[in-house]
Formats: sequence, C-alpha cells, structure tokens
Amino acid sequence: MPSDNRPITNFIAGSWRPGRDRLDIFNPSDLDELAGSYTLAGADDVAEAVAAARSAQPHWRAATVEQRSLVLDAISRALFDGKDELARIAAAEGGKTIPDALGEITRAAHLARFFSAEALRAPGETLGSVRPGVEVDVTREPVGVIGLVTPWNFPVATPMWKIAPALAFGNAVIWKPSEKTPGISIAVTRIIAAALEAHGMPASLFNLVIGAGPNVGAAVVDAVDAVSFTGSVNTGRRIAVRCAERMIRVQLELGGQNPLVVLGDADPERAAEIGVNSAYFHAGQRCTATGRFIVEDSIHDAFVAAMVERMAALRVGHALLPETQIGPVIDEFQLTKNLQYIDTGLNEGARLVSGGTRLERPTRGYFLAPTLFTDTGNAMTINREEVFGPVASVIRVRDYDEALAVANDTDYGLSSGIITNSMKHARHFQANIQAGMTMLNLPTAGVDYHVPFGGRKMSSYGPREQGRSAIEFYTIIKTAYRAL
Ligand code: UN1
Repeated sequence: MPSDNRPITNFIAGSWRPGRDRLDIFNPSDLDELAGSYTLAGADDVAEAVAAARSAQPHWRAATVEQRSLVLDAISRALFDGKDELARIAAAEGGKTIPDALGEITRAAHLARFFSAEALRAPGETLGSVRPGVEVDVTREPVGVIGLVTPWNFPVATPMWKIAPALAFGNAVIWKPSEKTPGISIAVTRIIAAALEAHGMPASLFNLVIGAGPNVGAAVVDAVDAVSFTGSVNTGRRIAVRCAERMIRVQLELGGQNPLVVLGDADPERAAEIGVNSAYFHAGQRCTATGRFIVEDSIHDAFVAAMVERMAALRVGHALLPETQIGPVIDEFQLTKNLQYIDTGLNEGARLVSGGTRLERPTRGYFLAPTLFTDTGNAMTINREEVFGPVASVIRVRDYDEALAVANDTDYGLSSGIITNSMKHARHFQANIQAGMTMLNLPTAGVDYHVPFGGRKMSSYGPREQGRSAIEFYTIIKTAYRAL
C-alpha cells in the first residue's frame, strides 16, 4: 500500500489501489457537499488489469456452472441486501431520487439473479452429420476478457446487464464506468469481489478502472477481446472503428430520439400521465426517454393542456428529499447543453409551453424545469438530436399515417410508443415502427430485465443485450466434428 493517502479507487489484479489525478465529485443536488474524492487510473493500470484478468479467466472458465451460478446469486443477494446504502450513494453523486435509485438497484439484483440461472442452462447442441459415422457438437465458449464501458445515468443496472452475462458464461471483465459516478461503481465492485472470493474464485478476474474515455477507455478497447459500450453515438462509432481494426467483437447501445404517438381516441389525461413519466422522470436522462410527442390534431390541445397541468405539479428538487419526484441533471456540462438545446428550439420557432429555465432551490444544484415545446417540426434540431435532459416537444399531425411517417423519420431507433385504443393502429404500429422496442399505452422508457434490449439504425450496433439474447455476445461458437 502506498504511504500517502490518495483515495483508493481502482480494483486491479485483486487489490484496491489509488490512481493519480484527483477527482472530486460534488452532489449535483447540493454543490456545497462533496460526494466523494477519487483518483483516476491511467493507461498502465489498464495493462495490468488486463494481464491479471487474462491469467484469472481460465480458472473461471474451468469452474462448474454451479459455481458460476452461485457467484451471481451472491451478487444478487448482496445488491438486494445493500440496496438502501447503494441508493443513497447513487442519489448523492448522480442526482437520482431515492425511489428511482432503489428501482434501479433492485433491477440490477434481478439481472444478476436471472443470469445466475442462465449460467446453469448455457446451451449447446449435438447434431447428426451429413457424413456417416460422424457427429457434430455445437458448443459455446467464453470470449475471454471483456471490456465494459458504461454511462452515469444508470450506473448499476446498465453495468449489471453486461457484467452478469459476461461472468455467467465464463469471461473475465475490465469495467470502465463513467468517471461521473465512481462511488457507486466502487460499491458494486466490492460486492462482486466479495462474491468471487467467498466462492474460492480469483477476484482478479474482475477489474475496475476509473478514468476518462480518451486514455483509459481507449486503452481498454485496445487490449480486451470484446467491448460492450453504452453511451453516445460519437464515442460508440470511434469504439466500433477501433474494434473493427482489431477484429474483435463490439456491442453498442447508443442514443435515442424516441417518439410517442398519441392518437385521437386516447384519454388525454391518461396520455399525459404516461407522457410525463416517459419524458421527464430521472430528468429525462434515459436513452429510452420520449423526446417527440407526435399528436393527432383532434387531441392535440387537450393533451398539451393535460401535460402542462401535470408538469406544473412536478416537484423538482434535491434528490435525497422524500417529496422530490425529479432530481437535478448530473453536472454543469449537461445543464449547459440542455439550456443550449432550449435556446435552439426557441430560435428555430418552437413555442415554449412549460419550463425552459434553471430552477433555484434552497441548495445550489443543477435543477432544470421540465420543458415542453409545441408547434415544432420534425426537422428542428431538438427533434433530430438526442437532448438527454428533461426536454420534449410536441409535433402535431393530421392522422395515424402521418404520425407513423414522422415517428420513423429519424436517425435513431431505440424505443417508441403509441397511445390508442385502436387495435388496428396498435398492431400496425407494432409491425411498422423502425425501433428495437415499442410500447402500447406505456412510457417509452422503463424496460423489463429478462427480455432483449436494444435498437435499430444509429441506436445500436451488434447483438442484443439482456434476456436470452445476451449469450450471443458473451460466448463464441465452436463446431466440433467427431468420427466415431
Ligand atoms: C429503461 O428505460 O428502463 O441508458 C432503461 C439508458 C438505457 C437504459 C434504459 N441504457 O437509458
């Protein structure tokens, strides 16, 4: 152990170590409160982490499926048992409300539980050959050392839906979380390391490196056998190019500009209830959040009125206060970016009907009023790009056909939704929307943990995450022929 008292941040080769440059994280709900002090890893730390992971991975691969299942079960239990403390950490450094954070941690616990069972039933196939006296086995093997690069907005569940299948199917992991949420990443790593050690497995097969994307993230991408990334399109594209050069597999979950269609037959109050949740909870910082409400002319005014009324009643404030429904945005960078998008909306002729400004609260924080624009066109910047904040707009359309065309007129294709009682339109929308996920009479955000997650177009690249699809990315197929 070094004799200085630099904060210990990284878990490398089975031990906790400090990094170099200091990183102080302030509570986005109260900038006068230090949420934690950390130090950043460097590229040499990554090299050591990958070497350790490589030498540990064969032990993990050789473990029985029951041992792997038990480790994931232990991770799941520790997440359930520790959820209150973990939620407090996530709320204090990331601005999630406590109910939001508890929901996310519970989801992560269920994810680990789901993959605890998947470890046991990892499938293979035995087939007959076209040649007499020959048999064919199709088996799945671990890929090796997987690099996981994850964002700050779901700092537990998004990592867990990568970590759990990576471990379940016998891989080692290098985890580079967002450096905006180091505290919760450290807490989750402690749980994983303890679960491995309790089952006699080398903790060095799981490594945590906290650092910035350009050096630490890039070093991870340069050294591992596969990369799963959730984050922005620009970073994702750079990672994909590098992975192609190295000819390693890559899985990307990127942004969205998710449409929610509201048809004339809907109940405007119910539509607004769904809409507010869909666009504004977690301050809109969900890749599945609704950015565009595409609303049929006949219900437009009633829907907008119901939205504005509900938005006025939303309680925005300190994430740790029990009455708060919407916390701050994560940091100054996001706040500034959101305010710039609001300006751009106004400059391009959108009409602001709710929010649009920073909010003052008793504590200094990054509070932004949930914002709704009307009179917007699908070509406006706020409807083309992903804002990633509590900002949404209404696009008025004549009928269902126009609504579907507008919904599909986007570079993205992550989530989508329609609010209607018409079976005919609901079925048609489900079949024709160009998105990885689609919701009927539900918010576009908020997904289950046991089914595939992912998008189309610029929203995703590579095989689906979660559910039974997860095995595709985290295993590699071997076809074995045997003459008897
Ligand atoms: C959800 O909508 O429940 O970054 C999950 C995100 C996604 C997770 C969304 N990876 O917002």
